[in-house]
Amino acid sequence: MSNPGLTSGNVVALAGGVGGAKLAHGLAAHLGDRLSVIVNTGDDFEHLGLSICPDIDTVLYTLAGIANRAQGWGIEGESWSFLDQLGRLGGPDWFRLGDRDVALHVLRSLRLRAGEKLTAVNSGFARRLGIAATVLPMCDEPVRTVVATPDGELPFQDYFVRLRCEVPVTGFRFDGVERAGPSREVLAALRDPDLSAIVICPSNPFVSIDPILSVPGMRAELGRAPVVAVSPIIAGQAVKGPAAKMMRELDMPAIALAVARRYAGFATGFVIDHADAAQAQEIEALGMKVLATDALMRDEADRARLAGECLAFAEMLHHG
Ligand code: FO1
Repeated sequence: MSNPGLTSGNVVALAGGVGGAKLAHGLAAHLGDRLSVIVNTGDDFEHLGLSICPDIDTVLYTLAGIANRAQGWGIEGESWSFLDQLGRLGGPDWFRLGDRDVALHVLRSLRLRAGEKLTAVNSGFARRLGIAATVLPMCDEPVRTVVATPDGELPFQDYFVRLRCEVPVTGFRFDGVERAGPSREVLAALRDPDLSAIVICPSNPFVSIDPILSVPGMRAELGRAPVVAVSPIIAGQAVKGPAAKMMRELDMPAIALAVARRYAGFATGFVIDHADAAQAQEIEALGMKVLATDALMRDEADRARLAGECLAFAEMLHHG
């Protein structure tokens, strides 16, 4: 599928979680191997002796067309014999690992233990899964999102999955990020002379996009092409996940404008839903152009449509 909006050039997308993976999928439909996706690794954790990278796996499975359609993460048509038996034996079964999914975690853990870098391990899986786009961890060093709550700190997956985001958040920190740096492959993608757009996908700004932006040196790399950010908030709601709840708990209005304020330093364009068109003027006052469209991705056609609109928007920003 060719997109009239972007006739040439390469694109880098920043993504985490299910919403980010969906737009990355739409971008991949237009761009194929001209797309690189820089993925959040702050959700990663060690579980059952396995190194698990949920956001990378969600992007891999989504771009491979095998992601579970209803929940966005995990594999469609998965079986659960492993987890069933694990529970019977008294193991922790709160983090649902399907049989096919476990194969990837086992292989990744083996290859990391053998000393391979996370980027190399994942590019191997992307190739095996037939993905044309380049899927890049934001860095090769371990970074762990820690959620601050009134009763103390929680590892991210304990907050997100075990406690189902039910505790109020007071802040986040990205353990290890100060010792991290954009990988060679991330720098190459962001310094590509043919780079024509950077897309900040509609992921959670706090726990999916911020970890990527917090990697030392990353933000400074975002100035070489128009940066189009897509609001993860539509009409005061997150399409999926706790972003709106987090905003309220952090005393912010859960509106697209509040997300735009976080991206004002580096985004040149901001994509909102028609429902939020009344906020366009205030967002433009932040120094960004605004595109109001149907920002909801209900199906694969929506993903490609929204992606095409983002690319055309970036093209317009490129030529002023
Ligand atoms: N999310 C859940 O809400 N419940 C789960 O049991 C769960 C298991 C899981 C297994 C593998 C994987 O790659 C992702 C998984 N996720 C699960 C999603 C995960 O929590 C991600 O961190 C979220 O998508 C947020 O980015």
